[in-house]
Amino acid sequence: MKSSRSEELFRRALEIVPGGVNSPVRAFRSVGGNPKFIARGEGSRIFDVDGNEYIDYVGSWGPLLLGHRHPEILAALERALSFGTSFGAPTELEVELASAICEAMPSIEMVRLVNSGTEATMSAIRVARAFTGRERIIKFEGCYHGHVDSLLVQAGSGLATLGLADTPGVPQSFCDTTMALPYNDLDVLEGAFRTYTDRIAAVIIEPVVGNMGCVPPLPGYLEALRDITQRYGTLLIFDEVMTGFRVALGGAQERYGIRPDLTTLGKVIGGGLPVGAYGGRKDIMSKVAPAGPVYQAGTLSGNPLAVSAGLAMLRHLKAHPETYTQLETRTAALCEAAPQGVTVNRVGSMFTFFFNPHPVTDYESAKKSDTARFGRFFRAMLEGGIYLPPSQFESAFVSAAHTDADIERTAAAAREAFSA
Ligand code: KE4
Repeated sequence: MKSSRSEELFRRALEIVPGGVNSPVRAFRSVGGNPKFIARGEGSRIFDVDGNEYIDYVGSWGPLLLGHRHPEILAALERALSFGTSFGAPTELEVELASAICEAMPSIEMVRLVNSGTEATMSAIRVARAFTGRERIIKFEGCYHGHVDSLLVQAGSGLATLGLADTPGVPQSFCDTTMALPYNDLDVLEGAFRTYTDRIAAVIIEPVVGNMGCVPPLPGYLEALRDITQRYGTLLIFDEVMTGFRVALGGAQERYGIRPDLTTLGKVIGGGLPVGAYGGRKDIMSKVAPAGPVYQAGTLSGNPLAVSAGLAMLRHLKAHPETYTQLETRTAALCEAAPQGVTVNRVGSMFTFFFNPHPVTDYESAKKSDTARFGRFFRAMLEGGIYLPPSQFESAFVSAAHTDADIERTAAAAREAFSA
């Protein structure tokens, strides 16, 4: 496989960009080798600057549910571009996107658009604290909610990949009010509520975790979480940045039938452009400025290009509910490639092959995976033209652009890589 152009660009990038990448998970640190520089994408494929072609299971880390360069999204972008790129004033498109979100997720009665998932979770936490008048936050080990200071505690994803527990630069006092509890463990959760009773502002959770690899909630776990938060007057925040419009049109909250108080969104709702959102109960969201006193703002929030791409995505998904059944079937077929001794977790079109013979239900069990073997598997797949997330602790994504033939080819490559 030719890689001279990627290598040359990476050498240049290393001099002027920290680690040569603009987000740590893009580096191939934990799997060995250097990242491929991508020139273009089309449907289920990406092509690197050396002309290599890959079937893509990263999908820009989740947003590209319809694959690369979907014609309806491109058309919406072209239309928006002809009117101007940014106004810093309200537009009709923003009202349309907000309506589409509220319609798909009935727990969201009011929503504010931002530019990233990080902004969404940061803002949701602020509103939750203001609304409850409490300071403490519960999160779960291995759940990642963006690089928000107070949430970078046992935060999975890139930190897990790099073997970092926490990060320097966050004052201890910012984390004093954050408790990181094991995922899928109700006893510990109940214990925390018994100790801190009326001091917990919010519980924030990835209802299906993607950031320690794909880890689903155990049966009854989310229901119990909903119940205990309600009993203690604590807000339940579903971080659906990854799962929103992916595991179902209405996200994990639709799939598992839970109504959170607040929801954070990103990825799919931007159709591949930078959009995030947070929303929920009207009485809570009415606290956000200028309706209420909680300040949160953004120069490019609701940007017409980004919003038009997101709106085209959501409209397509609503008009084509069969997308989700197709994703389910194809992803399940792909997951059958896992041999004995490899645990495969899947929810809808999110999946991870864990090099771990035991069930993976939380961060402790995820961390027991054999990351060296994962690295060898990753490299074999890459050589075979299959682009997976370069980490054992990230979920892979199937898109609607992946055909049965793509899935078969990938499964064949996986069987070969597993046996090697
Ligand atoms: P962004 O700020 O990266 O848009 O979103 C943060 C975020 C929040 N919540 C969840 C559940 C997320 O998965 C993310 C971002 N996920 C990572 C993938 N592990 C994005 C890729 C990256 O960091 O470059």
